Amino acid sequence: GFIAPVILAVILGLILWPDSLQEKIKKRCETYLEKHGLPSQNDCEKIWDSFRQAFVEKDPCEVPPDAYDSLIHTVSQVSQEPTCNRMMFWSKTKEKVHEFAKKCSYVTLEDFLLGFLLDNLTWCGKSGSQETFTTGCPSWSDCVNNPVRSFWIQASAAFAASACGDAFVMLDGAIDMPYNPDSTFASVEVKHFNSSIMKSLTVLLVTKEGDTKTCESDESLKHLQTDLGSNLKYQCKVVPQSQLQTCIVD
Ligand code: N1C
Repeated sequence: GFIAPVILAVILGLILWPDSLQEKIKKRCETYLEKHGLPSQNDCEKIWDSFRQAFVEKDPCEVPPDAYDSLIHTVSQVSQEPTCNRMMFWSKTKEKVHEFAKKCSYVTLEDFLLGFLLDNLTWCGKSGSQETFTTGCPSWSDCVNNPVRSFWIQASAAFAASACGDAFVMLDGAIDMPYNPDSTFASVEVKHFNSSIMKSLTVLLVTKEGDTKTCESDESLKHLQTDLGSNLKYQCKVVPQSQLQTCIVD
């Protein structure tokens, strides 16, 4: 009675396994388009195909960021426009930022189709094989041109380039370098801000209760101001963690 169905489920799981990444991404795609009232039909199939061609049949350490250009182009034709004045970037605050953004109507990359499709996923291919893998893939620092890292670099660059009006970034005030030159935020996004459509960047520096850290006392933020240059206005606000429950920062 009990063992047989379990064995059957495991076997069935193994048979369906090779398709699980495709199923997951197409499911996410359909869910997203439906929720945003966007007509879909073949769009999710098209999106899967351009995603796939970025890394399938390639050595998983030889997928450069521009391999995703075709995916980004395809997604931009299907998806919605950027939301000026509500765009929010982040670094080392992933858990906090999404809750806050949702509650206070900011939009992060994960609120756009491109980020939504691949958030929290791992994927890679293998040279000489048509398969897609979700395990045994190189991790972020194993090699520079790995499929996941290259994706986030290219997606973040496109997201930052589209930022318009007043933009925001949530940084972690409890760590040594809230603005870390090695982060995607510093190394990719800040470099792609376009001052002809973007006006200002406001840092929300999240601090622990009772911490005396200020925007001015943080050395790393001086580098952010320098990197922003003179065409973008810089602002910074300390936000004690408990205040993330409200939307009073604006
Ligand atoms: O390296 P980070 O943060 O500074 O990157 C965050 C920055 C955000 O502003 C996003 O717009 O870059 C964008 N971004 C994502 O949206 C994203 N979703 C999931 C970058 N990375 C993203 N991930 C994964 O988080 C990615 O796989 C990588 O490993 C982390 C980077 O997080 P971080 O170092 O806190």
